[in-house]
Amino acid sequence: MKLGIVGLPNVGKSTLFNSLTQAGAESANYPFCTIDPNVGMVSVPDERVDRLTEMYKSVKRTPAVIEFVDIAGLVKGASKGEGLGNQFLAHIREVDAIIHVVRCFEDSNVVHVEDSVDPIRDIETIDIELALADMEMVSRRLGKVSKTAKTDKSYQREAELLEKIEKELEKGNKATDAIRNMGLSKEDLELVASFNLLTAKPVLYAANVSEDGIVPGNPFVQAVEKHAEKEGSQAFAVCAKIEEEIGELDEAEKAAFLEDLGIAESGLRRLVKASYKLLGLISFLTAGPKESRAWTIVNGTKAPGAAGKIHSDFERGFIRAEIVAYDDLMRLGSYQLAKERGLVRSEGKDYVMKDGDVTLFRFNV
Ligand SMILES: Nc1nc2c(ncn2[C@@H]2O[C@H](COP(=O)(O)OP(=O)(O)O)[C@@H](O)[C@H]2O)c(=O)[nH]1
Ligand SMILES: [Mg+2]
Repeated sequence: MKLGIVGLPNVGKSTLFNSLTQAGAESANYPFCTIDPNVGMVSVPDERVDRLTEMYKSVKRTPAVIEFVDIAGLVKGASKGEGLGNQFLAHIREVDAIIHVVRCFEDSNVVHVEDSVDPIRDIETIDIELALADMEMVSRRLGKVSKTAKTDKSYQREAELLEKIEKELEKGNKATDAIRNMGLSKEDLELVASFNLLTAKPVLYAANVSEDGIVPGNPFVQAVEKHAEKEGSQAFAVCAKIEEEIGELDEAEKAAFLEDLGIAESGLRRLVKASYKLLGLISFLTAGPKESRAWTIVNGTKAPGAAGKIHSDFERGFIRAEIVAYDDLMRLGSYQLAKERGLVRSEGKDYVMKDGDVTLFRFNV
């Protein structure tokens, strides 16, 4: 899973990225300081992996990982190449979902490209650039495909889909709206996914508030939440600056600091949870003396597909999966006991994986 952090310059993208990855991306009060995308891997906090590691005395403990990319400042006109815009837009095409950071903090020391804090205006500025980039891509592709479709009928459907999406974009809608309302088949959806439309990507808004802004009823945050709800995405409030400080602490200090601030969970945990929900992801688990590990899959994945996450041989030679629910395993305290109670199930190739399935794959190649 790859998440791209986007937003106007000086909204706190790099600060948030640093806090997430502690990778030390350059963060400075300057619009174009992050020209190359900064990439960081973040492990998904999951106490189930810790408990399994203890139970199995595993040598290795491997959490699931998310990749974050800090995609530098998009500006008005980016789709026309402004501020190295096209480079940035190309990086956004490669991500699974977008974290759109919106400036909700006032700070006269940090320049705002539009001189005032107005999250909805800023969101619209970015959305317009993404939509313009999509329009350009769609019209270019449509030009090619409709020519080919005249002699090769197999391209007809693609041309139809592109035309419909183009119409929606011209009306000022996002590609997501078009796709949602078109009643597409599975094949159509796969075709549309191959277009890599920017405005079809799931979005999570991060309302970056000031140090004293994490309070119920912050009007900037409320505006962002309302906007997200309207378009069926999600929003959450974060203070990137505080998160950056938290990121530098060790585990014990972290807990004390969060308690001091009256925050139950760090921004990273909340962000990861929200991203999982947004993308429809779940984790299944594997455990043993060598390694206990969490694996990320899309909700709805069947057992062979999950096996393929571990190794393509597991998928190809899939025989069955032996599965016990994490909660059952913990309640009984051992795999052996779970087995005796009949809680270890043998599942076949049509089994749909559930979150927290502790799984052993049987395969033959
Ligand atoms: N007061 C305050 N300043 C922040 C916050 N988040 C970021 N900044 C500052 O804003 C400036 C720009 O941040 P940066 O993360 O580089 O923005 P980017 O251009 O979106 O990557 C830096 O000086 C940060 O320290 C915040 O929550 N509160
Ligand atoms: Mg930056």
